[in-house]
Parts: sequence; structure tokens; C-alpha cells
Amino acid sequence: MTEVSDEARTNGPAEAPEPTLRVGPPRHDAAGVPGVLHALADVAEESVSRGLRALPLVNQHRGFDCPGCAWPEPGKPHLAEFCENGAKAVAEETTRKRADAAFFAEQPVSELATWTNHRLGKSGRLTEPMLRDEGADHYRPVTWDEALDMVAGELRGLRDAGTPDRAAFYTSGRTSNEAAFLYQLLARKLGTNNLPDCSNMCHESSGSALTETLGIGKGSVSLADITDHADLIVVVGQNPGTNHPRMLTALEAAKDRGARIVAINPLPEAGLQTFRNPQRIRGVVGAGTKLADRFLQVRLAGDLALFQAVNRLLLERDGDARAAGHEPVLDHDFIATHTDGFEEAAAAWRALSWSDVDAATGLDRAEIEAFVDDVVGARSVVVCWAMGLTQHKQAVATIREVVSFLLLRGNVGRPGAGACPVRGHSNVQGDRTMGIWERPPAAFLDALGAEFGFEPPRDPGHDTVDTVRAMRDGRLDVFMAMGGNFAAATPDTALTETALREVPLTVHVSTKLNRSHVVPGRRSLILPCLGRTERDDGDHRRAARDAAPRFVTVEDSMSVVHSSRGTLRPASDMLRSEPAIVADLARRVLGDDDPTPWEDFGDDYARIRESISRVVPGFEDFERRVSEPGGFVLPHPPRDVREFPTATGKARFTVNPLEVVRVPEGRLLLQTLRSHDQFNTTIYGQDDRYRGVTGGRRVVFVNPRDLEEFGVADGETVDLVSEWNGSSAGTSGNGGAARTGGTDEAARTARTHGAAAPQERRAPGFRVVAFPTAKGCAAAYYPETNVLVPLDHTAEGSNTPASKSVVIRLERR
Ligand SMILES: Nc1nc2c(c(=O)[nH]1)N[C@H]1C(S)=C(S)[C@@H](COP(=O)(O)OP(=O)(O)OC[C@H]3O[C@@H](n4cnc5c(=O)[nH]c(N)nc54)[C@H](O)[C@@H]3O)O[C@H]1N2
Ligand SMILES: Nc1nc2c(c(=O)[nH]1)N[C@H]1C(S)=C(S)[C@@H](COP(=O)(O)OP(=O)(O)OC[C@H]3O[C@@H](n4cnc5c(=O)[nH]c(N)nc54)[C@H](O)[C@@H]3O)O[C@H]1N2
Ligand SMILES: [Mo]
Repeated sequence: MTEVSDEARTNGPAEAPEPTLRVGPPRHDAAGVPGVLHALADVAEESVSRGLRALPLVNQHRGFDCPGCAWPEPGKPHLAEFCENGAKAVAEETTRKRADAAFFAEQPVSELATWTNHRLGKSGRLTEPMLRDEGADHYRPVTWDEALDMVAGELRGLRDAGTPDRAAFYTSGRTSNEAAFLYQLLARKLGTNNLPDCSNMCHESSGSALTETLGIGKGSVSLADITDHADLIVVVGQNPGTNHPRMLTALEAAKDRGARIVAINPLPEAGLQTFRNPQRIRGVVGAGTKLADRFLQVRLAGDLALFQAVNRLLLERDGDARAAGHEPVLDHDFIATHTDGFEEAAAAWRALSWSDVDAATGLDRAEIEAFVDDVVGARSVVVCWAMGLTQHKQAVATIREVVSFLLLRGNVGRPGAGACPVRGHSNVQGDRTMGIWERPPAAFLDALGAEFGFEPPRDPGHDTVDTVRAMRDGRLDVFMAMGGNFAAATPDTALTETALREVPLTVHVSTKLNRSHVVPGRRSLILPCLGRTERDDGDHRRAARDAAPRFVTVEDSMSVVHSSRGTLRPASDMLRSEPAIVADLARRVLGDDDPTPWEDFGDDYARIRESISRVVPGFEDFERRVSEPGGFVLPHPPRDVREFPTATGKARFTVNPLEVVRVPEGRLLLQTLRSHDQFNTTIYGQDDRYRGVTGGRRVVFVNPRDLEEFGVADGETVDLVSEWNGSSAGTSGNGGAARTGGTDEAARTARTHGAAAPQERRAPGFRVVAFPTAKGCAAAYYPETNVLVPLDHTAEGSNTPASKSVVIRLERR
């Protein structure tokens, strides 16, 4: 392996807090007029009239789907169904700045590799295909023909050699259904299921747990369940004020009709406290709406213990109630008719150790009891969650336990009740539905094979972590990415970047410059594509034929499929749409004997939708139904008819052995999370308004009592050093085996290094911020801290990087 450069150690070059960094007190409320003004300032700075013209069309029927998060649109959108962070996403895409051929002629790759993620992103939109030849330090322009022929030649070579698994096709969740469907078809026709995607780092744990327990890996609630029906909404491991701001409007509507909200989080996130809705007069001039009625400040990774304790208490209260001749607390009819595994789970709850619960959660028993009062007082309960549950070693177990919690009182498959994993990227759920999955269900492959007359590969492919391993071990020749920023989003930055640089060919279909382009493979291509906001007229023939620009489709977090049509003039004439790029590439790879109508697919997306309607269940009559305002909802048997397509045909209670994370003396458990001014690896600005941070990102939030114990002062500069003993950093007990090679590798590393010599990883130069986070728990921003997350430190059962529980120490500079 080549030597690790300084840049590679830090995911960007910084070694010290930014000189402009200022820290003030955190806020207790979210949004309101300042938020919107802030966003409009962003749009104005980036794009003046371009972005402002775009905003009224966000999330409107006939407009484009917001390129931000996956929160659903209400049935009848307000005139401006956009939020502060949606506006920033639009501004970022509609910028007038350009990373064009002149830009690349001026900037050597070695220089760009020293830029921060923020500076790279602010270079503007990509305008034409660019190639970096082996050994060159500059990208140079190439034609689309040259670029696509180069990729096709390499892929054909792998197919002809019988080694298609030496290619991997990454997807980020902004890709449309149509592009995703073609992309997975290309991979499978080539002969591989190597389709890693951002889900592997995101809600994979939710998908795994929900599929096992409810039979379908998607959420079971609709927007109306939250706004109109739920009595209690539990928001756990999620920061909607920043990451799903439109969700606050739904929570406010729920509050208005008397619903209760409980927030469970190590951080007192502003958006969960008070919401100042800019679209209502009370939000503009009044005190705003108080959202969370109860806040449980749980320790990081403490939710499994918490939900086990709650389930145990529900069981006990049920026993007491029935003994006293009162109404039972559990829904025994539902449990008997629709579930299995209750007795085993109940026995495990009865054996739960309260000292484990105390250690894991850091909560008082009285707080947990009070939460149980809320639950018992609510006819219907929705649980919403995001990365705070999915990115831990026991993430899958935790989400299974949340499902048990819902099942106990029959809170699945009726109005106002259910499981609500709140998705990240705007079409991440749709991409999965379209077959972007390294382990596709057999039924999907059967249907795909029947539609296109071929035998799809059946062996599981690489997920994201396995893809990094394959790169590291020299088992990958072509890495292609449909969007995203693989280098910056993946864990273990030093290892990942070194591995990426050794891949013979990397290909990035992207809208904007990012870190993945500047830690290129030996040869590297950038293929620039249209964004959501832009008019997709296709080739000139078609434009002349009819004037309506083409549309694509997406699926939101609540399984609603709808269309998205860009309206703005593209950033450059040389941009192509994602479906057109994939179709053209596939035609070149597979040659003329391939009967798939690639050319038609690239030209007319209705043809793609026709195939989708025959391959993917729930998409019958796709074209007509998606043309209706608001689109249509995909079937979800547990939600719709209380049918559970699991192995046993019933919803399943599970037994989830608790491993309490025990952080060694003088160490902290670190979560890596988002600031208010970023979308994943795209850094909009340097502020985290709600947490009181401006002008910089190299901060670490620590509880003042921990600082006192360590003798470290607020404002000091430290290095963050992660310590990993090669297995499950600091856990006790023994959970199930991981899904992939992770456990073996981890065990091997543990043997090599032993408990006495943990592996160390370092992120230098962070300003310490005394902050009211749970004791023992620190927080710092992703992606700057990805360098600290060991590649093998993943969730059992989903292989998702456990990037919210990393053991660190603070080291004075
Ligand atoms: N503006 C904006 N919107 C976004 C994104 C963005 O970057 N910017 N990203 C999109 C994507 S891809 C995703 S996946 C989502 C992410 O949405 P979130 O999951 O809200 O994102 P994070 O910033 O990772 O925040 C995790 C939250 O969980 C809490 N948490 C962490 N660990 C634990 C734990 O162990 N237990 C509990 N109870 N809480 C915990 C943290 O304190 C924090 O509040 O947002 C999407 N929307
Ligand atoms: N430590 C740590 N790591 C994490 C996380 C964490 O919480 N902590 N979160 C994880 C999560 S939840 C996720 S989802 C992943 C995100 O991983 P990715 O999805 O790979 O990363 P993004 O930053 O969302 O990708 C941004 C890039 O996508 C490109 N892009 C934007 N729009 C388009 C488009 O319309 N088409 C195309 N082709 N390209 C486009 C732009 O070039 C932009 O630079 O990161 C994961 N990594
Ligand atoms: Mo995500």
C-alpha cells in the first residue's frame, strides 16, 4: 500500500480549528423567520434569480422533488413547501459557479486534494466529462464517446474474463427510480450484484430489523398517521430541526390536536424543543410551539437497554392491571392473532438487569416510568428514528426491540400507530425498491430475468464496507459511482482513500466537485449530470418533437411514489441525464446482441417505467398513476391489512441480548453527526446555528462534568484519538454473528493487536466545547471525523459503520 498522505488522514487538510470559529450558547428553538432569511441569503449568494425562480416549484405537482431529505410532501402543498435546508440544497445545485475545463487546467489534483470539502463544493457545477490519465496531475476534457467507450472497454474486459465481480457500482440516494433501475440492470447483465449504496451506511439496520420482524423493510406509517391520528409520537435518535425540517410542521400539527411528543436523544436538539413555524403568525411573533413534552437524555447506544426496560415495565403493569381486574395494558388479541415469539421475549425482559439498564442509559428509573405512563395513556403510538439508532454495533437489535415495543400494544397496522424510520436522501428508499441492493430478494431477480431474458447473478455482492475491503485487497478494477461522495462518506478515511487511489479505474457521475474526485483511482473519470432542478429535454430530436421536458420518479420515506420534473436551464449544454448516461454506457458494454432496448430507455423514460411496472410489485399501471397529482402509495401489507410477510407469516417478537457499552476510564463515546449547514459531505457553510457554533467545524462537544474530570477546559484545542481493540470497542457480552466477513476480520485484528494495544486513529486540532450532552458522550461533525471510525466497527446484522459509538480520548496538542 502507498503511504498515507496528510490529507488522507483528515478528510481534508485542516489540522487546527478554523481561525474564524466562534462558539456561543446553544439555542432552544428552531426555524422561524431567521431560518428562512438565512436560507434565502444562501440562495441569493449562490444563484440570484436562478434559485429564487426554482423555489416555488419545489415539491409541487409538476415541479421537482426537493433534492434534500426524504420527508413526504403533504397532499396539498403550501405555496412554499420548502424549508431552510431544502432551500440550501436548491441553492447548492443552482449555483452560478462552474468547475469547468479551465478550472481543472488551473488546479492540479494534488492541490485540490488539500482543499476542504467546503471549498471543493463551492467550486461550482461540473460542466463536461473530464479524465485524469494514469500518472497525470490534471484532469483534462474528453468527449462523452471517449469517456463511455473507456468505461465500457474495461467492463467488457471483466465480463469476457469471467470476473464481473471486479467491478462495483455505488449509488447515492438522490438517483431517480428510472436511473437506478437501469443501473442495477447493467450491473446484473454484466454478472455482478456488487451494488453498494449509501443505505449501507444509513438505514440498512432499519431495513434488516424491519424485514425480520414485520416482513417488509420500510416504515409502516403515513403522514396523516402523524398529523391526524397518533396520540404519542416518540422521536428517538433523530434531529429533525436540522435534517428533516418539514417534519416539524407535521409534529406541530399533531401537537395542535393534543398529541404528546417524547424526544430521546443524548443532545437537547433545538428543533425538538420549540418550533417557530415561519408559515404561521405564532411562529413569527409569538413564542412558537413547544414540541417535546418529555426529553429522555439517554446515553449513546443506550436505546436497546431503554426499550427493553420499557417493555419489561409494560409487561409488569399488564400483570398488575389484570390481577386488579383492570383493563389489560398489552393488546393480547393482537399478540395472539398476529405475532409469535412473545413468551421468549417476555422471559428475556423478566431477566433484564436493572444495573445494566442504569449503566447503559444513564437515566433515572422515574424518568423511564414516566415515559411508560405516556405510552399506557396513548391509544396509538408512532416511533420515528434515524441515524441515532442505526449507526451502532447493536443497531439491528435496538430496532427489533423498538418493533417489540410497538407490537406489545398492537401499535402496527392501525391509524396513528407504527414504525417510522425517517429516511435520509430524497430517493434512497426508491433506489432500494428498484433493486439497488447487494443482496436482492430472489423474487426480484426472477422477475428481472423474465423481463429481460437473462439469468441474473445470485451470489450476494459487496456492500459499502465490503467494497472498501475489496479495494484495499486489490480485488476491484472498476469502481463506478452514481452520485455521492464515497471517499468522504465512508469510514476509516485514511484506509479508504489509500485504497481508492489504487483502483485501476474510478468513474463518478456527479453534479458537483467533491473529495472522491480528488483522491482518484489510477485512471479517473468525472461524468457531469443534470440535477433535480434542471430541464431534461433529452436529445435534440426529441426536444423538437414535443416541448414537455422529461420527468423521473422518486419514492419518499412513506412509500409515496411521485414524479419530479426539472425546470431550470441546465448548468451546461454538455450535461446528460443519469438514465441517459447509464443507457448509453450499457449499450456500449453489452453490444448489439443484447436485446434490451437501451437506446429507447435512454430517450423515453416511459419505456423504463413500463418495464418497472412488470418487474416491481406495486408499480402496475405506473405511468398513469404517477401522472396523477401526488402520485400513489406502494402497498405495505402490515400497514394496510395487518399481514406480515415474515418467515412465519406473523410479526415477530425477538430476544436481543444486551451488550452494555463500557467506555474505559478517561475515554468518551463519540458520535459523528451533521451540523445545520451541511448535507452529508456537502458543506453549505461553517455555522451550526442551533448549537451556537459559527465560522468553523472543528469542534468537539463534551459534557462539562467530563471536562472537569479530565482537567480539560472549554476552548482548548485537542486531538481526537480513537481507540479500538479490534472487536467491539468496549462492549461486554456476545451478540450474534455479523452478516459478513466483519467478525472474522475483527477477531483476527484483535488477536494481532491484543487488548493491551488498541488500534489508534487520530483527527487533529479540535476546539473543545462544553455542551449539555449526556455524560460520557461526545459529538463531532461528520465527515471530518470519519477518519476515527474503524472499517470493521460495524453493526451486527447490517454491516453499517457504527459511526455513532466510537471510543475516543482527548489529547492536548
Ligand atoms: N439538512 C440536512 N438534511 C439531511 C441531511 C443532512 O446532512 N443535512 N442528511 C440526510 C441523510 S442521508 C440522513 S440519513 C438524515 C440523518 O438525519 P439524523 O439521523 O437526524 O442525522 P444526524 O445528524 O446523524 O443526527 C443523529 C441524531 O441522533 C442522535 N443520536 C446519536 N446517537 C444516539 C443514540 O445512541 N441514541 C439516541 N436516542 N440518539 C442518538 C444525535 O444526538 C442526533 O440528534 O438526514 C437527511 N437530511
Ligand atoms: N461518520 C459518519 N459517516 C457517515 C454518516 C454519519 O452520520 N457519520 N452518515 C452516512 C449516511 S446516513 C449517508 S446517507 C452517507 C452519504 O453518502 P453519499 O450519498 O455518498 O454522500 P453525499 O454527501 O450525500 O453525496 C454528495 C455528492 O453527490 C453528488 N450529487 C448531488 N446531487 C446529485 C445528483 O442529482 N446526481 C448525481 N449523480 N450526483 C449528485 C454531488 O457531486 C455531491 O458532492 O454518508 C454516511 N457516512
Ligand atoms: Mo443517510
